[in-house]
Amino acid sequence: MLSVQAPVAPSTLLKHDVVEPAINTATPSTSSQKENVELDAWHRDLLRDGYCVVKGAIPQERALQYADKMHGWLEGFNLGYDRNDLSTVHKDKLPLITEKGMCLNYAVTHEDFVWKIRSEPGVVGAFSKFLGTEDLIVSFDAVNFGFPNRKDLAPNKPWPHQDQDPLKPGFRCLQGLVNLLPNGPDDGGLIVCKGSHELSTQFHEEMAWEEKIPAWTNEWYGFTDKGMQWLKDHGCEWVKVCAEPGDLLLWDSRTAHYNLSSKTKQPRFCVYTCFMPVADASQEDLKRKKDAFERRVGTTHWPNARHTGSNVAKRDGVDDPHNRDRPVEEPQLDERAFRLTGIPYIKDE
Ligand SMILES: O=C(O)CCC(=O)C(=O)O
Ligand SMILES: [Fe+2]
Repeated sequence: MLSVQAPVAPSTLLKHDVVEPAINTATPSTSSQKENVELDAWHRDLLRDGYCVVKGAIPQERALQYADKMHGWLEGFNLGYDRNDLSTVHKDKLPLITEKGMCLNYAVTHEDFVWKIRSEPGVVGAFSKFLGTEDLIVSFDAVNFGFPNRKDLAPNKPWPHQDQDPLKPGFRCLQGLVNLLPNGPDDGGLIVCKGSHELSTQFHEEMAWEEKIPAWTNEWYGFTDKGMQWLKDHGCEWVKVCAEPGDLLLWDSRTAHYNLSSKTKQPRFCVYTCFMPVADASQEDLKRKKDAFERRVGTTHWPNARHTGSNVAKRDGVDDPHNRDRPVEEPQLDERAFRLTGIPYIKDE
């Protein structure tokens, strides 16, 4: 039976206790480089390469427990998926998962285990360090169940892109994902174009003439073959990012990237976690975000909730009979996690 329990309202944060963001010191790529401040190695990698790996953001054992929860969540649909039998990896035995591994519906983004992952201290801490503030909001983003050898789905063709409007240059969004299973060179996952964040402004000035790949949001830009050639001509190389369970992968939204499917027997599980300073969101954004939280729907990578999703999965144009609009396990948020919803920062409620 589905739990319809409301999330625990943090006792220390009553509705009228508006949290005022501390002054936003966040202009990461510059302010974090203050003289005399010794940056972590991952922080320097991120500034230089446009991506990095924060090792052990979650202790490995706990990351593997989260992966177990994810298997359990899939098995809980009772459609026939069994984690110990790869032959059960089939769309008829699973909820709707795209060829890119994404699961976007069924309120999965608000499952308790997803909230636990995004509010892990090592995850929040890394974003907080890079963005220079503890007053943060988090995206209600997708969960990735990347299974190998999916002949039942369309192939996952390369989809190089950046998740930022080319007309709004400069650093604006730090994307992340928490990797939950061993993820080697052939196990699928994130592939990035090293250093492309630094070339982004020049790229979009020089390639502005090009016909765009259609996108449903301005905060997405797809690289065409010509764009890919430009990146190559300017010395950028594509790097498959490898990681262990519990590692946090971070990238600048201007960095060109996409994901690959596993070529081994190893599935790739991860949860996307993007944070931004609450000061970068308007009150309207926060209200929309609150509504998304209350309806248990998702957002894109962008934590400011400009776009909100739906819990209705459709298969061949028909609503999936296994749709649900509440998580199986409602999120139990402590005070820190609840602040990440943005709700305590809403002023006139
Ligand atoms: O799965 C990944 O590693 C990247 C996903 C991605 O780029 C996206 O959802 O925009
Ligand atoms: Fe992306």
